[in-house]
Amino acid sequence: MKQGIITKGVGGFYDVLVDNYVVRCRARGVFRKDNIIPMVGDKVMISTKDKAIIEILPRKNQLLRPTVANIDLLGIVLAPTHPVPDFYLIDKLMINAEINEIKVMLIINKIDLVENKEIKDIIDIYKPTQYPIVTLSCREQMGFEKLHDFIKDNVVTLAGQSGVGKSSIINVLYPEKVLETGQLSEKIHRGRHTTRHSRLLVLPSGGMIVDTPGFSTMNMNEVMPEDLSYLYPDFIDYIHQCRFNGCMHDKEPGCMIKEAVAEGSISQGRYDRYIRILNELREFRRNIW
Ligand SMILES: Nc1nc2c(ncn2[C@@H]2O[C@H](COP(=O)(O)OP(=O)(O)OP(=O)(O)O)[C@@H](O)[C@H]2O)c(=O)[nH]1
Ligand SMILES: [Mg+2]
Ligand SMILES: [Zn+2]
Repeated sequence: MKQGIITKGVGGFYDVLVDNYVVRCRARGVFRKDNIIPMVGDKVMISTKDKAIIEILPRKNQLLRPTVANIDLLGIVLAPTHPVPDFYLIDKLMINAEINEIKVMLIINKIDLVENKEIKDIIDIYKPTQYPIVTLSCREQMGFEKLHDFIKDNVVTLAGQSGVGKSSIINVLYPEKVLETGQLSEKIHRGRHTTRHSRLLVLPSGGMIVDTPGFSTMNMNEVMPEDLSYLYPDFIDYIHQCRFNGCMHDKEPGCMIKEAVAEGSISQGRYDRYIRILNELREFRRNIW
């Protein structure tokens, strides 16, 4: 028996990194019974003789979109253009990380494509969250020192729309291990889904980084509508100052969140998307009860 970490799972097999080599393993049926499916990032015990995963060690956390276990930090990658940022998806990724108590950083890639003003506009949306923000260009290889500081000693997962440059970022960090990247389709301005399966890499610095496929939808139905605002770090300071206990920050008078939006302390877009997500959660609850 040896302990390792799952770096990749494809078609019922799992690559498990043990010491310095990778063993391709099957998963024993035992987890299926318990409804536990091995994930990238899982720490596992394997039998090197049978090439089988025997036990999945308890998870610190897990994300389902993208699917990965034991993450220290979720790096949410966006590009100011090509593709046009989907802030709704970005906000949902942030909420998802908050639910699972995973630290967040925002990575703005492809800064070579736009003027500083456009980058600043994006930073302004997320500055009140106090999530660290790193600006990068893979093309110009700019901004990577700061990214390195966040990655070392951590297990970092990159997530974000298809085509924002997740695989490209890892290729700059780790030039020896070249991942496939995709050309953007000019017509639809969306990346091809070039990364099909999550993959964990150990960086020369010692940190680990997971490349994940881009995706465009995600639901968060497990969140109760009244809990949603607590998953917004930029809202937290105001939540308890609202006139009404249990204010949902929607149509209620005396709402300090709305006041903070009016004053510019919270981004209008963040708030509008909060209302959109709130209404989706309400709709979901209405339909299941
Ligand atoms: N101009 C510019 N292009 C970049 C930059 N980073 C990546 N690209 C290009 O953007 C395209 C998509 O990059 P990928 O790394 O494949 O994107 P991805 O996020 O891994 O996409 P999926 O695997 O589909 O989720 C490629 O054509 C890259 O060359 C950058 O900093 N500047
Ligand atoms: Mg990719
Ligand atoms: Zn309120």
